[in-house]
Amino acid sequence: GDTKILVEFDENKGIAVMKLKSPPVNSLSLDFLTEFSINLEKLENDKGCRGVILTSAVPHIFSAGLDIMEMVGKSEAHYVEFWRAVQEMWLTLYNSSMVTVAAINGSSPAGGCMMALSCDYRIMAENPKYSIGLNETQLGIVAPFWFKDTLLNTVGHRAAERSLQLGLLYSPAEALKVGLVDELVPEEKVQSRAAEVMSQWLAIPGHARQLSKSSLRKPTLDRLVAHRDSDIQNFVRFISRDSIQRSLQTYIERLKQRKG
Ligand code: CO8
Repeated sequence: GDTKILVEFDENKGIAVMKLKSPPVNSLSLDFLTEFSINLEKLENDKGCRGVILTSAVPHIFSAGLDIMEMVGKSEAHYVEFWRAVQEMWLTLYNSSMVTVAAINGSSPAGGCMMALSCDYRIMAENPKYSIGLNETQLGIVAPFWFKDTLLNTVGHRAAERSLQLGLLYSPAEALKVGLVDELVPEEKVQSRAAEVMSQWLAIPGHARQLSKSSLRKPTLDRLVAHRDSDIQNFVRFISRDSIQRSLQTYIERLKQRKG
């Protein structure tokens, strides 16, 4: 199929930019997730690559999260394969020994937010039209434990309680206040600021930084690694329910109707 992720690798600087380019909304389809993990793994295994900036090549949208079409009206075998790909993407990104910076140049609900949360640092465009958050409950679905853990590790327990139960989508200003993102910059400065932050992080001795990152993230990663199959079974059982299928269908219809 078509390439959904553009990788621009600057070998002199040791920095790659991964540009998500799957219009209209960079939704995380099975193909997208597979391509993402393969590309990231390639950079991970390249000794010359020390940092990755994640950003979007689709105007106004970072990523709309998991592709809802992959979760409606499909076979059990498909749900298994899809969920394994979602897990793989998170495991690869959250566990990366490279410096990862999210340059969030658009809206970033649910799985899109999760992708950003899995990076080391988040810079968001200060456009009040954009929103970011784990809004799963608004779709009638529940974020899995490792989404919850990743959020918790970023914003703390109290903010995670409100955020997850209410399925809050935050404006950039609110996201900054709650610690979901680290800084806001004018839209046109997102990429240059990401490059600046990257060079600051890369100035730290790599080995020490990597061990610090790993010791903070390992318990969270290990929990999924230990329960990967049961997490897949949970997802498949949950998503296959008639009531959940109906909620998702209603949600898709509402998305389509919203258009003019
Ligand atoms: N998956 C599939 N298709 C999507 C998605 C999606 N996530 N989001 C949007 N689309 C489609 C729309 O239906 C529309 O299709 P069409 O052109 O056929 O009508 C097209 O993309 C364009 O969308 P919009 O017109 O809405 O574009 P806008 O620029 O107006 O808005 C937004 C962009 C803000 C991204 C908006 O589309 C939106 O809010 N999308 C929904 C995002 C969302 O709620 N995602 C949640 C996915 S669930 C998830 O990621 C985690 C699940 C975890 C756990 C599950 C456990 C059971």
